[in-house]
Amino acid sequence: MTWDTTGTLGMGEVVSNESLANLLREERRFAPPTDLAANANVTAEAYELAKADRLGFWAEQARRLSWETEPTETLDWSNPPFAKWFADGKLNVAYNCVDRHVENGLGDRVAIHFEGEPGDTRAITYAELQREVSQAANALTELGVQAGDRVAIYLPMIPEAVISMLACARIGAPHSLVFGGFSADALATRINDADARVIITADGGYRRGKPSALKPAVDEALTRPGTENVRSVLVVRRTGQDTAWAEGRDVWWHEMVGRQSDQHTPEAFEAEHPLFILYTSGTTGKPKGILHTTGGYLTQISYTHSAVFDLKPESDVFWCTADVGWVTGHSYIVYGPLSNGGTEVLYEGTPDSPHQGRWWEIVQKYGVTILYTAPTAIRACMKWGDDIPAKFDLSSLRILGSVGEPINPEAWMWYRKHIGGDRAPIVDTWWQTETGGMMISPLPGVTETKPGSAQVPLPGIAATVVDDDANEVPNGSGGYLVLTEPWPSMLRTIWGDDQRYLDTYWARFENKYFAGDGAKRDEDGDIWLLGRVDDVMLVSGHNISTTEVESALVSHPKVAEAAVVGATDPQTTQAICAFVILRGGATAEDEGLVDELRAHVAKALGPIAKPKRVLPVAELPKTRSGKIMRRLLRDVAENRALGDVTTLTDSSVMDLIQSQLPGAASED
Ligand code: 6R9
Repeated sequence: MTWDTTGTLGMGEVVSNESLANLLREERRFAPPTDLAANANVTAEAYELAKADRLGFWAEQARRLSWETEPTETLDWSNPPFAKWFADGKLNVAYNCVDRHVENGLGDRVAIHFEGEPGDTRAITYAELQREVSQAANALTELGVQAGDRVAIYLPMIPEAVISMLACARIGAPHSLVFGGFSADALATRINDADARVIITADGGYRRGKPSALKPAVDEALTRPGTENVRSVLVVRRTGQDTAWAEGRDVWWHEMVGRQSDQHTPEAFEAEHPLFILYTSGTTGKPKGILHTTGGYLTQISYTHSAVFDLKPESDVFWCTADVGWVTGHSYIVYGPLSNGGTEVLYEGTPDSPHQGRWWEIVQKYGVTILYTAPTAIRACMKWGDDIPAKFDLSSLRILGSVGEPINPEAWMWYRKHIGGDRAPIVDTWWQTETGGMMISPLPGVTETKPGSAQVPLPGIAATVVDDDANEVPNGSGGYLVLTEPWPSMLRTIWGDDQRYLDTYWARFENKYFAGDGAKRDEDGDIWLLGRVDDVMLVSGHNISTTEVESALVSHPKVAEAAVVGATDPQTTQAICAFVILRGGATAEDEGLVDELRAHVAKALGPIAKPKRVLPVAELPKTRSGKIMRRLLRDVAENRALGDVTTLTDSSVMDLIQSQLPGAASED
């Protein structure tokens, strides 16, 4: 599909004229709270400093870390797009995240407040974390893991996940996390691609009040070809359920790790030593193993976590609700908060177990001050009703974050009002597995925020919006989001496939990183994300962004969530097909509701964006990180067999949708 750049507005001229105007009708503005601005970690000056000397700015940020050998080089871009940052420096990531805080007298500070889904809890101080990470590092060494060997981690959201990651980092063994929700097939593919030698897993974890087994998927994965190099499986006992056992291969964590010394001397690694591989689901083809390295990654993660959340480690309680198996969990559960010596919450379960107020109960219990979550979760809470968060004391919250998808203005406003008490600023953070850390986001003490916009590249980051010919678009126009300068936490390559790295990210535009997202700039130059370019619909010669149609639908009081796809259509190339989850007691049977919703979109965005079909459904197919899998909905809308469903949270959702919609693709 080509991007329509014939008109002055670039993407989808006619509809964009209308819909951009619609976005720009978004006139709500929220100034940073004065007390926050007065004490903010980062002020507007950071933009100036970074603009005057970008590399000097990052070299300065690298000093946040404790290096065994201080780097004298900042960026080596002599072989683009293969970057080296701080290449002559040496450091240990686990030392930076744990030991140095203990050495600084913070051993008694709680690093992690763990809340299990069944209600079991553990407070882990930095001193305890140091002992446990040391023991785990010793255990991995006893299992023969050496620097450079890959370790696969397939665990629920329990402290051992964090401990395992830090233990790997400590001995220089790159980790590869695989979501606990993924199937044996998905696990086998990832074990094979990374050639992992050891797997860390658990008997199971708790989800929705029930133990859910994990180990059987590992056993099954290890029967697949290409996994023969796995020597050992280290198994955490979490649920106590019966577990098949392969003698000589499987070892219990509590036995193996439990009997190790809690002393371990961390070794410093070169800044470009691999830290982890993380697979992105990708809509088609083999998953891509995104490779991140040590010094540049930790520098940017530590800086962004401090700057964007204005973290005051001595008083804040931070909570990122993401799964550790998602990049957000890597960067903002493990490496950001811990490198900054913060105190954080780690919660094992789902937001609605055992009741729909569980998250707010946790915020109240631990006095959470900074909450980082995804729009999908916010929309789910909206659907459950305002009265649920209202039952809890959320007054401790001072900053709210959003990540994973564009956040619709309606959801943004709800988040601000019902969770943030109309007081806490929202930081909408745009970034990707590939970028490693945040790239575009307001700064809570600086930026006047706008509902629905990620707004500005962070200090030291160069992002812009271009048209098909790589020309920067003027304010008020749309196009493709690109990154124009290398950044410290950028991916270094795709594991084992440099060519694919070049082709995927660097071939579309010369010397620019192509993020795959559509974006617009408003009259102030602020950036609004419009969703994946692959999801853009082509209707009667106009490109229409799924995000805009979805936002228009969600702005209707009877719609909680919407997913929009373009289905092949003989007259219009593609026809807009919307799947909606209703709220406020509305049902699919309500007389005239579908027409009302179609008319609502036409009014908001213009007649060309009026959906041909609106289909109320109970659930939408999502990945574990909450992203809607539109390609599966396209399959439904076009009456095709479903493609790969292995990365879905819950594959029964598709059966449900299909059963609700017999003949979904037939004409009205
Ligand atoms: C961190 C993460 C990356 C894709 C990205 C974009 C979407 C993430 C967003 C956002 C609009 C935001 N995305 N944050 N879109 N506004 N604040 O999500 O990584 O799972 O690799 O996904 O997510 O489409 O390209 P990842």
